[in-house]
Amino acid sequence: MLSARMHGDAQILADRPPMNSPAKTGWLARLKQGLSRTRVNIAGLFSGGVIDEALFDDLETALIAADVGVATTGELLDKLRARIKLQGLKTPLEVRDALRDELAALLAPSEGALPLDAARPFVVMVAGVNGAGKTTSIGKLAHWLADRHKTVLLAAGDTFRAAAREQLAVWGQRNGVEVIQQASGDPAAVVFDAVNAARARGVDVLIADTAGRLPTQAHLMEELKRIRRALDKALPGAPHAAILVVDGTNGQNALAQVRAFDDAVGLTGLIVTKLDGTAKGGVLAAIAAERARQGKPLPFLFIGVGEGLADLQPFVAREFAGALVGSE
Ligand SMILES: Nc1nc2c(ncn2[C@@H]2O[C@H](COP(=O)(O)OP(=O)(O)OP(=O)(O)O)[C@@H](O)[C@H]2O)c(=O)[nH]1
Ligand SMILES: [Mg+2]
Repeated sequence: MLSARMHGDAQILADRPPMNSPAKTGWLARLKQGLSRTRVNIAGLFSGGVIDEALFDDLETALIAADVGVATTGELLDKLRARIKLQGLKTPLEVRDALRDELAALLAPSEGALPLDAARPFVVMVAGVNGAGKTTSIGKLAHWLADRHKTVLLAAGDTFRAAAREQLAVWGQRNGVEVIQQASGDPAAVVFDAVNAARARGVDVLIADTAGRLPTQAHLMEELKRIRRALDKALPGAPHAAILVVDGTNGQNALAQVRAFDDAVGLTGLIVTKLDGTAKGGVLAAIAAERARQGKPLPFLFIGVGEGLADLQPFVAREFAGALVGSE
């Protein structure tokens, strides 16, 4: 294990880098770069001098094109109109800032942290479709936790391919973290053993990787439920977090993934990856709005902005909204 143990640091949110630290500036720049297509489209609409119906029409088109979805776009624009009236906004730039504020308000309930002090070991199960970025995010999460003086154990619950075990083992080596794996093909047995190992070693956090699967593959979704049950059997109450990793470039399909994986394992949080690439970003607003309508907000625990160890960062609603509409 890399780090000395330090308990009681419940305020993980307070551990975010200070606003203007170089690390912070770097990843925010990458997020902005990734979302630049959406931002250029939206910000461009506010370069004219007037606020008229044509502006609202164009804004509607741009938000839908950015994967915000028709219903959520309608709700957002209704709120924007109300805010413009209430605050007597006159200039396009004021309206752009108001749009950022509405987006930030919509996304704010999706800010959240892992309640790491709720259990020890705190058991995290990670799921998602093929190639979403599960294993990479687990590697980055292990690094993030080690930075916060948490001891970590990884479980190679993706038993489909030997390469998957090896990939996790590489991330383990990079972080100086042990990986529990088996040559056998039963992921439920692997995670069961890993929980016992985590208890025996007294680690703070166990993170279980799983194989990628599509919501349409019913037998694989059943297997995911079985993995979940095995964790609970090994340690009643586990997993303490069930995280879905979604590829930010999947657009509106991410909504369907959230619904299906939530039905299968009861999600407690989301990691959205590849926001440094060609992601349009609006689907986060669509997910936040859908969960708000259902009265069960889903924390976007982290966002991935690259393939490096430090490229996983807590989600901050206002920053994300600013990066999306081009308003600081
Ligand atoms: N640019 C970028 N690439 C990422 C990010 N996260 C993951 N990737 C890349 O996405 C690819 C798939 O990542 P994995 O972590 O292997 O995905 P997975 O979900 O574990 O895939 P399976 O186990 O095969 O289902 C790799 O090439 C990663 O380097 C990210 O935030 N940004
Ligand atoms: Mg993987």
